[in-house]
Amino acid sequence: MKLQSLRRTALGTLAAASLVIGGAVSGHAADSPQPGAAAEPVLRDLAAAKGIYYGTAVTASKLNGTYGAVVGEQFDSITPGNEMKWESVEPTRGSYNWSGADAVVDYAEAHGQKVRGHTLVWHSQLPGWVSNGSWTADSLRTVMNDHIAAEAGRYKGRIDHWDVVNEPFNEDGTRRQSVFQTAIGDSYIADALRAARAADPTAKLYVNDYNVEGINAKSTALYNLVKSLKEQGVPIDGVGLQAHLILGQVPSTLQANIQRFADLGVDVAITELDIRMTVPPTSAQLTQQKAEYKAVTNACLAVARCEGVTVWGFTDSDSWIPDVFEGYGAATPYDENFQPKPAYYGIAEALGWSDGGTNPTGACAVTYTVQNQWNSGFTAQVTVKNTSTAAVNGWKLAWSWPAGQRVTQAWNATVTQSGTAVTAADAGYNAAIAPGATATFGFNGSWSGGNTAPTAFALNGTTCTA
Ligand code: G2I
Repeated sequence: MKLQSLRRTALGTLAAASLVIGGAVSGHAADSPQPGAAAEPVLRDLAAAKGIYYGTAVTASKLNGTYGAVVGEQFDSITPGNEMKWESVEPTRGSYNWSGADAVVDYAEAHGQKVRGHTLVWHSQLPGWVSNGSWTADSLRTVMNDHIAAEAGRYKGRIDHWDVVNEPFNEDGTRRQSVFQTAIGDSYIADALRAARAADPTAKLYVNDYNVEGINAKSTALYNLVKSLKEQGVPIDGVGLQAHLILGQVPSTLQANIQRFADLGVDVAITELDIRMTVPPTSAQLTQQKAEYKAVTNACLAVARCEGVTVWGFTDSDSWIPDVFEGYGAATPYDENFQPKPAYYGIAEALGWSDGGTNPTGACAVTYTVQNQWNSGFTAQVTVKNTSTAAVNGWKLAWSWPAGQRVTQAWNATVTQSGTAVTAADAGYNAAIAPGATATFGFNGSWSGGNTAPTAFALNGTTCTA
């Protein structure tokens, strides 16, 4: 059974990072919903009510400003993206640097969040002294066990889940020939798990891998490993399915696969979810991504032993995808300006949130007209049409500026801007937009260098045709 959590979170606010224009303060809607509008979802609270956690990978140095505010407000588990990896914490033998890892654990404790420790034993991001050393089974086992004792021991009692061993398999289900595999042999996984249990008896110990989300040769090898570890009494508590997915390729066997691990008597977590697509994304792709984030979240919710979901970076500005897959990106639930994308609402909907019937079919069209422009300023008018068959009751229209423009004064909407991200909220009297009807607002802005129109708009989180 999933436990219902009664914990309330201390809500942070994004207002401090927003420039407020036009009089009324438009706080983050979780704190102060607009009249007539459904409250903005808070993923961590929705997840807790469903008995799971919702987490994100983070970069320690970015945990401030808007980035830090969103992490604290929306997520109840965090995973350091790089700061707990071997090369980060023990670059030379026996000499440790805990600064990034400490920062993440401290941040989590200050925000009532779980921590996924990532990762103790992995072939990648290993310091040269480990990967290039010449080892016997005994000498490398000693080094590995010492590393685990030092790192898991330092954070004893403060880590909820450890990815003890990361990515031990090849695609065909054979063992990856890492330095640990070649020097120590198959038993290195059991050794690592035992060392982690000794160092931190309360952390749940996981083996984590990618391309193991559906039922396939690799996930079956992982299944057989877990089965055999359980039979030998090796401490293993869970299996992490990373879930670095491609749009249109969510495995149809995801839920069945989670279930078969649960049936072995271990927990399961989605540990590194992202869903990449070709960029720039079309609105159809973003809508499909929403459905796929929702489906992955639903698959976890459907299996009692699935503990939670972690996205691998919550914003497209902090994602590994563009660096590694040329021409791909837009893989996370927030855009580069920290604006929630349709995917974010897909997660929220899976977690039981509803926008209260506002714009349920998500159809809208936006006309953006620059009516007047002078050397440093301009006046624009925006018309939002509800092209769905249901009434919109309360609206927020989001866009980002392509050329650094700033809104200076608005009418018929409350407009806030943070960096290049702009949100226009209804002014109360124009909150309702009947099917087929429009709402119009305007503003003055400043520009320099260029004043090209925004290319994409989202109404209540759903992309409109522009
Ligand atoms: O590769 C995606 C993930 C696959 N599963 C295990 C995860 O640990 C892994 O995370 C990524 C990080 O998100 C990246 O940030 O692991 C990459 C390395 O395998 C990380 O990239 C590295 C860059 O390659 C380095 O150039 C950079 O110095 O991040 C480092 C720190 O920013």
